[in-house]
Amino acid sequence: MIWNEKIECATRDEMRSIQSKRLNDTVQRIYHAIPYYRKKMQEAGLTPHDIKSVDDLKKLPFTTKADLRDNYPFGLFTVPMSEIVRLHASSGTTGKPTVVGYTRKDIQMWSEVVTRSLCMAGVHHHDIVQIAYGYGLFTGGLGIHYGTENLGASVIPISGGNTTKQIQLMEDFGSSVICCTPSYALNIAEVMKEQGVNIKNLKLRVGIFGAEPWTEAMRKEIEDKLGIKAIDIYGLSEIVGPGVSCECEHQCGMHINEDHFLPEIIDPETLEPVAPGEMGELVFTTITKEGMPLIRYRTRDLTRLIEEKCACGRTLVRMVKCKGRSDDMLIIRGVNVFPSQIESVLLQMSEVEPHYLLIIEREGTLDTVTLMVEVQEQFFSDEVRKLQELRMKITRQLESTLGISVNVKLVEPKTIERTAGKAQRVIDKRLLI
Ligand code: DLL
Repeated sequence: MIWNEKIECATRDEMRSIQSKRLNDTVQRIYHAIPYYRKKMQEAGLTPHDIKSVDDLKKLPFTTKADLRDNYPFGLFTVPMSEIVRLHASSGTTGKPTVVGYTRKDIQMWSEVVTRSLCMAGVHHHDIVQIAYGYGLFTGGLGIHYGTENLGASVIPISGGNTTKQIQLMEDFGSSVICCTPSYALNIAEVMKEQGVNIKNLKLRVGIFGAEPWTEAMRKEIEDKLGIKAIDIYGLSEIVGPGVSCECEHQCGMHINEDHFLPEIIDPETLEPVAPGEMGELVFTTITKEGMPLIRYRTRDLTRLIEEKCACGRTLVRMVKCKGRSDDMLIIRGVNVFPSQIESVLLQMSEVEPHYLLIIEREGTLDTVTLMVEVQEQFFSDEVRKLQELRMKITRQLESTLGISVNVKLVEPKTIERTAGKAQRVIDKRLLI
């Protein structure tokens, strides 16, 4: 089912004209409402009249997380606090959190894009949707919640954690949809196995997973272990939260709700737009938000866009699975390494579990990488020689994929800490020195 066919299947010309009008309105509004933006535009020699269509977007200055921090907490709001009905914040690992304010209309828009996303994922109003994203300042729980209610499906607002209870409710309430981070989905699958739960007795059929990067190999693992279709959903608090884009049942890129969020891909070094279809950093301009519109916000997420119409009938531009973040990219002895590359290698090996931790240290001037990876129960109790062979196999495979040597440590199942939210897979001790 397509929730808003007129928009989701609009022609490129229709979409461009909607976007251009909304972009112009947004620029007018922020120029007059926020001295910070006005100053930035004046410095670039721009007035709102210079921004007539989406083609003019590239003239505008970028916004970064640092701009949000400089204006902490409410400096980029374009409306008085009396019109803000909700605040969310992303837990910055360093410094102050990033705060976002929503007006009533923003919450309606957010619900609409999440409802569209659920329909893309194949969810119907007769589904029972277990929301195991965290509720609170994190946008995952409440964002999906409002969109699910708007669709008319039944919500189980369980939030993250308490895995035994999650499984009990799936069995007793007959949840047909689970929403959580992909790493938590694996965690649930693991506990189910331990408890001897037969997935055939569950009604689960769809999982809507996001909030962290995950690979195709991880998708396969989750789909097999839970017996469901695993759909990728993307978003970030600064732009709205989950629902910025989502995959449809064809699982071939996430449809961006581009009548609200205008995407661009830039080269993170030169800051120039890349050629159509090329990989780069995703940048968004919100064109309908009232509370805190953002102009050319640099997400740091790496992806590329697909413009062709999808087999589902939607014409909304698609973004491929995120490769990671430009700031996730590790430079180890001069070589660029993404944690997703390591994940792909590990998931090809049936002997190991998809739970790993990468520790990077500096000894003198040399970077060293240690990978802790869990071995499956039946292999761990095996002979030392076999474990040694397995360790060598992983080491060789990683070396040929990454081009650097990695010190592989095989650990017992459950050694690596499980989380109910975003998984932490890298500890870079070089940053701590
Ligand atoms: O993670 C919003 C969200 C909640 C999205 C639930 C999907 C589901 P933040 O906490 O602000 O917001 O983190 C945003 O998480 O810039 C990406 O780096 C990463 N991210 C989010 N979704 C995906 C995804 C929420 N599907 C940051 N694939 C983003 C890869 C993702 N990375």
